[in-house]
Amino acid sequence: MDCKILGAPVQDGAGRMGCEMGPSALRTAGLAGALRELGHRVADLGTILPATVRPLAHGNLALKALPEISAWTAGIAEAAYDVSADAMPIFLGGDHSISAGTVSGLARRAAEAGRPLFVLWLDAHPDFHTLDTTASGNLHGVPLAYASGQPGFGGYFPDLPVAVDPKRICAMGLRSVDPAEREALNQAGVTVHDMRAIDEHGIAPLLRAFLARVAAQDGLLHVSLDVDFLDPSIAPAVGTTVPGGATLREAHLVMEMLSDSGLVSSLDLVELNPFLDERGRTATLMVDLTASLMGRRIMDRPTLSHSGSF
Ligand code: 4U7
Ligand code: MN
Ligand code: MN
Ligand code: MN
Repeated sequence: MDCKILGAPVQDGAGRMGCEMGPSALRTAGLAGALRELGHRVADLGTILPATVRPLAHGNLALKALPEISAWTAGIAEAAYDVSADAMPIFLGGDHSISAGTVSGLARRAAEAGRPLFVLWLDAHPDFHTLDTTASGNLHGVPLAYASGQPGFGGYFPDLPVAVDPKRICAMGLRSVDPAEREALNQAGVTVHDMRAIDEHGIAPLLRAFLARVAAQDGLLHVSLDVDFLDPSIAPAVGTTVPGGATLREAHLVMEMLSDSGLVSSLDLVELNPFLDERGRTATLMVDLTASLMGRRIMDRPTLSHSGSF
């Protein structure tokens, strides 16, 4: 595979500082080397730049850093569109607001290629607020709403060339959903597998069903991995810890199934706040998960996953 790494050191979308250091920590944890070891060609294209910041005033006075995040979204969308022409991009956040840009740029690319874009959103939160419904005003809580064409972004965020169909979005690992988000997710028809569903059914059958849909429609698949998808006991380096997250084994299983599917065309690694990490363990875990997604295996033969015989 041809992988292209791009840093998006955005932190203004989170409630606190530190995510700006995310790309450095992921590089320091050995991301490029781990991918090369698996036989991939890797180019690190460096750091994405925001577009020019212009003043913006909005009626929701809670909104923080709207001009800055709008400018980042424009710059990141352009980079995502460009880089996805001929490689698998891996975007290093940065807080999750970067996905307003990555997903919208990738949707434009997919539409041009005549392929449906699917999104797997691995997160404790759905990030499905609009500029009008967010109470915290932290714009890392809005990217999925923006990229799927929810109302109220016009004139504030860049015009959306192509929206991702909400029915092609699957959010897994949710355990903190605000009332306005719950309503909007249901209205829009996003597939949601919250932690309760994962506990009840196991994560594998839920993911398998989604991947079967992607494959049946010859789709492209973008994976957006928020550090807080993981349980804080294994991934402390995140500002928005929510207990009861995915275990190490669940997370690796997801990555291995994604790898087996051969469907993943792009990846976000977001919300890593190295200032909150313990000797790099969260950064290292994110790199290990990426390696599983890109083909690393415990055994050198595939594990029997759904046949009845051993
Ligand atoms: B993240 C929250 F209220 N919904 O809007 C908000 F719970 O990218 C959290 O998933 C948003 O980490 C979390 O501030 C954004 C809150
Ligand atoms: Mn261009
Ligand atoms: Mn998120
Ligand atoms: Mn989150």
